[in-house]
Amino acid sequence: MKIVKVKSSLGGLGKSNSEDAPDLVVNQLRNYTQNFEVDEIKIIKENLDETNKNISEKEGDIFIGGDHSITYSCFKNFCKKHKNPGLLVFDAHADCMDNFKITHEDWLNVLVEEKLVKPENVILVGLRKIEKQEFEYLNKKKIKFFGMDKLFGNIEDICDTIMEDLRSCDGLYISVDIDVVDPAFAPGTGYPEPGGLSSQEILYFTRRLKLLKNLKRVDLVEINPKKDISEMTVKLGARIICEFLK
Ligand SMILES: [Mn+2]
Repeated sequence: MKIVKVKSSLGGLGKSNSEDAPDLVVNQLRNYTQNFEVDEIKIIKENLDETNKNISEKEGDIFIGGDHSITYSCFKNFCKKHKNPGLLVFDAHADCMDNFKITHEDWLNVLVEEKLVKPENVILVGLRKIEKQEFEYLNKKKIKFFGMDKLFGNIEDICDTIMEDLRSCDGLYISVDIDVVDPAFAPGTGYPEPGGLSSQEILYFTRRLKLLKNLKRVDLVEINPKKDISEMTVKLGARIICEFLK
């Protein structure tokens, strides 16, 4: 398995501070497993477009960011090999504000508008802070989402539903924004939102989803080491990656 480090916060609107996370997560991961190789994206300082181009040309199994805008370019590369891809996103936020730029607030609706993914092949999990225009966008495009209110007490059933919905896609991509996890377990992130998944719950999803035969790529984004406490967010990130590697 190839892990690709994407040490960029260029799409993070100055608030992501996640460029050091890939090194820290990979170092931590070595305590759990040695079963991976590591590659790295060439980051062009203060040039988001050039950096995105470099990301979109890189093959790999697991991408560690970086801010959430990297998913746009990683997924663009993914589309070269997969004709009808699916996208499952774990996130506290919907990431489809109405600026339609490739930032960590907008990358998802750019993907949808550019028809790189069909809205019916996208599922969002763990939402709990949605802006009005995002809510309208998700409804307009009929993008399925499971907010934390729906997940509470129903994780197993909802995981069944997600797996059933996405198992027929030609290639599944899973994007994990660490802020889907409750700040009590993962404080090191730019926009912490209370009321998220526990560490056990995100690992439960991970263990089940990796059984999907069509799962081909994963990314992990938005870990901000500067806000971390006792490396707990970095360690959880490494644990999530480790589960996907098993
Ligand atoms: Mn996000």
